[in-house]
Amino acid sequence: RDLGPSGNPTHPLATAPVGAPPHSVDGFVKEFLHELNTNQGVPLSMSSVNDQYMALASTVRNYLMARWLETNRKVHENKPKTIGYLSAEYLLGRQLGNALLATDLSDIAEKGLALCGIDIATLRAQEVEPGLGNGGLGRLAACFIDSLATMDVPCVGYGIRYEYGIFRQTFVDGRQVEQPDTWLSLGSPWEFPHPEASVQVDFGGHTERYIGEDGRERVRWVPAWNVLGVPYNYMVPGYLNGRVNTLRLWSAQATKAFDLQIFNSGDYAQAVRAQTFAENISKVLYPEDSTPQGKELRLQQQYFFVACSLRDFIDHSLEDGFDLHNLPERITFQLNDTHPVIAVPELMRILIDEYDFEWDEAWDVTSRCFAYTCHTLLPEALEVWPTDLLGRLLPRHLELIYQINDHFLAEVREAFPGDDLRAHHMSIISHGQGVRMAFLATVAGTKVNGVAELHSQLLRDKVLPDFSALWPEKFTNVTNGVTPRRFVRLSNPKLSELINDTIGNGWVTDLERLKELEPYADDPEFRAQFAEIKAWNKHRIADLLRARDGIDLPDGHLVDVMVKRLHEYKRQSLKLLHIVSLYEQVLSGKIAASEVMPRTVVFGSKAAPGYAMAKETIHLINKVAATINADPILEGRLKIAFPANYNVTLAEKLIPAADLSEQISLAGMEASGTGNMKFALNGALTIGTDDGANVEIRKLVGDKHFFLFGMSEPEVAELGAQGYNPHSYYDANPQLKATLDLISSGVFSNGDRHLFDMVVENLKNQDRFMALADFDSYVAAQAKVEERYADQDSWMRSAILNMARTGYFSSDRSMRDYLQRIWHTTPML
Ligand code: T68
Repeated sequence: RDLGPSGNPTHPLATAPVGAPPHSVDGFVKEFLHELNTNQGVPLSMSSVNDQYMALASTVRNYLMARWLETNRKVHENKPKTIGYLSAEYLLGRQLGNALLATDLSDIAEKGLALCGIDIATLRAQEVEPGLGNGGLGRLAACFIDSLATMDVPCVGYGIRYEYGIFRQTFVDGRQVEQPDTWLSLGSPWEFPHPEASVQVDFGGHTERYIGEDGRERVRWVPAWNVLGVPYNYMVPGYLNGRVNTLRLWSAQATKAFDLQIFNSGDYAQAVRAQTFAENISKVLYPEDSTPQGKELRLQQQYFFVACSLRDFIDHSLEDGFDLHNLPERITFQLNDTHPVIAVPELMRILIDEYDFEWDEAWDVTSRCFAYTCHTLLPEALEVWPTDLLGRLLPRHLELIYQINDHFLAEVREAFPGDDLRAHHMSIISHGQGVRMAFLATVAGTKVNGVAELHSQLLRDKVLPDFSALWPEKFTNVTNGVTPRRFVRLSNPKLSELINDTIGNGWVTDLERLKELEPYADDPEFRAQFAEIKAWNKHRIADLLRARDGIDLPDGHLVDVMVKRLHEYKRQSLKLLHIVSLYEQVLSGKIAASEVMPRTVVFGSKAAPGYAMAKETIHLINKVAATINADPILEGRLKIAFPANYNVTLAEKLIPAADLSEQISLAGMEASGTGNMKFALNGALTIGTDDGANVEIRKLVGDKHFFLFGMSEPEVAELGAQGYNPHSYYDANPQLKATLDLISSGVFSNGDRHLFDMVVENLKNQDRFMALADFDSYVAAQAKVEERYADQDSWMRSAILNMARTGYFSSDRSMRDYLQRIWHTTPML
């Protein structure tokens, strides 16, 4: 059956935009009740909170619908160049608040629901956030598509609709226990499945050579099995600008639901096996960040979504008869790390095997369609696929990768005659290891970018030095950014109001205008209002944590926050050493409890389920927290809160309450960080190393308003070259020794002196990320924090300047940089 577009598209009623419903409270109530009755099938009197949430979501959604259809109509008509953002992860956060903001319906909805006796906050809380990402990389993708929509740039985000997103973290006796994330169990009102537009994806089998009608040798891929990719569309609304872009996430389905013959013969399990196997592909997000798993299912996921996306764009977005030689004029595929890089040989395969392109023609097109963003510096985080695995799953693609490599190495030998060693180093395929995906991405991409200035420089000089010598102009930087809509306007409503009242509301789409607030840092009245808002945000998070986790936050504390994935390089253990050191000094009488400045330290962090050291660190943080929180000696002085399951929803409430932002990775390890930007924009001061985007934050806010500590990247490199011996720091520094010894004394582990050996021994003997070397400098910087915080007026002044000077970190600016430096396209007006 033909399932493509049908009907008479030229009929006047077919092209008229769907009328946007009226913006009035009464109108809204009517529509809400209509949705409740017709979609949920219940009267208000019998409706559940979930019914009401679903009805509210579809009411708001309807306001966006006309703009979505209109956006798609314009794209269809004007055929602008589109950005295809290819990302295995999108960490979207809740949708309702953002949709209300984009339609300017927040007030009307709140009033309308109140008339129905419903508190909108209860309905907001009903939404389960789609956690389709691990951390920074996935959240960045979500910020970027928000900015592109707001800037009127045509973009389709392509990714995977994981049935289970990032696990829900629970703590059992202080240990992380992972629970499945059942985000779809109550239905999602934000997605639009299009089974009729499903795409077939092939896997396995072998290739055959044959002679085509024109006498040329061709290759035919004879796959062994296939699955269907079913697209689910999501709206990506621009902020009050009438544009709604699309996020298209693919769900895997069996091509054949079950084998009726086998079913009839009575083997039910066998009959549905194919279905289970196929559906596994989009079943669950890999919870690993920074350490690729190298598992076959992961490669299946990568090829699955990329193959669906290319097929979708070529078959459904381009007009019939479009000449694919012109493809680069219509799309740039931005590769969000190496996860989608298999798209490169896939496009070559399509052009050569399906469209009869010659090699050079195909490469000319392909090498103008992609650009690559790298998000790491850790060597172990660079994806390498074993050739046997790749060849088994995608035999044709492996052949094409070998051929790409042959052509590339010929170019290297021409550029560096006689330098065989260099060619060997640069080979996309490393013997013994496999296919180095970052190399493939670099060879194929028009541009390669890092995500902060320091990172881009280290990427050029240390990760890909041979490539930057060969193609210096290929390398560029785009410093990350965050969307001001979600991370200031929505998450900090009181601050937003104050900013609006002071400088107007233009900052929401032009964040550098926060600069206009600088003079107000010296205005006592403004400072008082700002401080009041900070206090309000602290009460808000205290209320939430009490209800959510049973955690009580004391009043009047400095709120010191470290939220990010748990990784050794991020050094949660250094933060912990600072806490234990304070406790040790009080226990041993070196300082009086009254000398400790009242402080609450909040951690939020998930560990990859297979990362033992990270999980042990979580365990240790929880045990230290339990011990110190229960000890009257530091009552009212030091509190440690570690709410489980840190996610976007919690971040939105926690970040605005922070006074101090912990960004303490070993210099040269954190590619950028984006949490650091969110904190500064919400008026927290940073304690941080000269790493990632911290460097740029510090430059913008000024040294006086930033607590810098630790070795610089060159110092780290030098210490590493000399041979780093953490034990010498332990031996030489009595306070550090006392701190580590306290952990080994059993006070945090019911007398068990060995429970935390893994963490402690690692710090003393390995300490790959040099926490002990930076300990002294960190503790000294924390002492400065205490000193500065004691002068509240001057602290608030610094906090205001942090906010006023970090407008640069809007993802709108990042998108402008991508447009200019990488995509060479302009917004569509
Ligand atoms: C982060 N990377 C960087 N990776 O660590 C952070 N990795 O510095 C940067 O700000 C951010 O990207 C945005 O550029 C990640 O978040 C992952 O999550 C990840 C996921 C799967 C595999 C590897």
